[in-house]
Amino acid sequence: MPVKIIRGDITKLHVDAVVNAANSSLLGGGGVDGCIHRAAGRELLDECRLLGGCKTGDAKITKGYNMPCKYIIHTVGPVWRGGHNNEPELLASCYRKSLELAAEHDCTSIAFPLISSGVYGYPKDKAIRVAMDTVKEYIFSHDDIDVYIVVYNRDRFEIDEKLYSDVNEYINANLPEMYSGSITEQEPRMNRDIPDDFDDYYDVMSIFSDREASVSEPLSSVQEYSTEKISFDDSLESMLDNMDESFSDALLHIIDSKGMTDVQCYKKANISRKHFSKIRSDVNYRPGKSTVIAFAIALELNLDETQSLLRTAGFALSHSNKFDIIIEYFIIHGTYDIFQINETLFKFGQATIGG
Ligand code: AR6
Repeated sequence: MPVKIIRGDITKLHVDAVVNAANSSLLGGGGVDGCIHRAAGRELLDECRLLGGCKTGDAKITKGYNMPCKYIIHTVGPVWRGGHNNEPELLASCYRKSLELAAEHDCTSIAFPLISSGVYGYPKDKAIRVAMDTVKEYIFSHDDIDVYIVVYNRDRFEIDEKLYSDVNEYINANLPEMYSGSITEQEPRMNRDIPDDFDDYYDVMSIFSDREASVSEPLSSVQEYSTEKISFDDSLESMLDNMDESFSDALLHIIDSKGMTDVQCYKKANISRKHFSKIRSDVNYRPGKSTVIAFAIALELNLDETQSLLRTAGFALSHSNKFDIIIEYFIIHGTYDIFQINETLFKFGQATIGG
């Protein structure tokens, strides 16, 4: 069920289904369509010829042939004509129909390129918005599929300009010079600028067939962080600090105290059901830092509560890296939309959370 934004070549992914941004003939073309046909081989074209084309907003499925995926789902995005010709609805329909087709074929993972955002001219920031919103809505009621939004190497990943400049300013104000380098816009990399969460990183890397990016050692897994503690006697924070609980006990406790169900919580955290079951069934489960943060976001914890939950797993938020500062920015602004947080992390070349 989690959604991950990743960077790379979609033809290399080990997922059940790869989505192709095709044209209505389904007989191949440029862009990602050309890459997919080249990677899959001649037999793909033979099967495509039997499909009778495809309408804009619709999707059809074929085998994956020489690609590492089982299926290729061909969808036809709208050509951008200014935005008042049903483009958002048609684009959303491409994502929905592709997800439905994948579900009919029992796919448990699917990768999308940014449909329509190349040759068809859909502005990238708007195309990403439609992609994220549609996928988010779908997976809320279908938690048995992992979705990857693949941003190609040459693409620029756009987020809301004001959010970008606010976060950038916040990083500049909080990241000590010694850690900063220059904080100009970075090309998002394949989660290489990973903070502490090696396991989650490896999960994403493992869907790439040729491991193009090197798997580097994780940074230190525990960051010491001392902060002047503000104590509220009845607060969740002091409850957590006084309980000496394991992460999974603490998590289940907070879920109850917030009156949430497990399902509401793991969905909001962008965490898969499988991952959550592991946490639930193992009192000594050792989560990655990004997992803990995903739950802190889902539970809408404030900064002190987040630090307390992180401590149960041996982590902390500090000002020594951009990842932590970006998380802090969202928490102190009370913005708990994990998808927006992930888009921002990705934009700044950081690992995303959840999974
Ligand atoms: N992996 C991931 N993304 C890719 C790849 C790749 N290998 N190659 C390109 N992209 P486009 P459209 C990105 O033009 O706009 C074709 O000729 C690309 O950077 O492939 O829907 C068809 O036959 C961009 O962000 O598709 C149609 O005629 C995104 O994929 C027409 O283009 C989509 O760009 C469809 O145009």
